[in-house]
Amino acid sequence: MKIIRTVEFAVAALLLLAGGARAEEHKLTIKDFMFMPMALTIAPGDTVTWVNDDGEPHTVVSLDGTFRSQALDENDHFTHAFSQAGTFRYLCSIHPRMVGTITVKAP
Ligand SMILES: [Cu+2]
Repeated sequence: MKIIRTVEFAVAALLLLAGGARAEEHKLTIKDFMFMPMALTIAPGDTVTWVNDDGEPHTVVSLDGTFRSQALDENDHFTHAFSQAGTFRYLCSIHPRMVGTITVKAP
């Protein structure tokens, strides 16, 4: 009886751990030639979706080559999943003054 309880407890603890590590989806807006928010901190495994709310096309291009979108027209979106911890700087290759940073670190 005691062994069965222990196993049940172990399974419950594993389920809790798995739930705590659930990936989050973050939405980032491109508006008025800016990434909003410009800086975002997320956890490993999370995804970020950039949505272009501007009438102008924009891109999302990381400086280290980790991710690169096509040109996004109005209402287009681009999603990237971040599996590795680190600091990822990116810009719009059409308007290189548009910059942003995604920081990925374990909570
Ligand atoms: Cu742009």
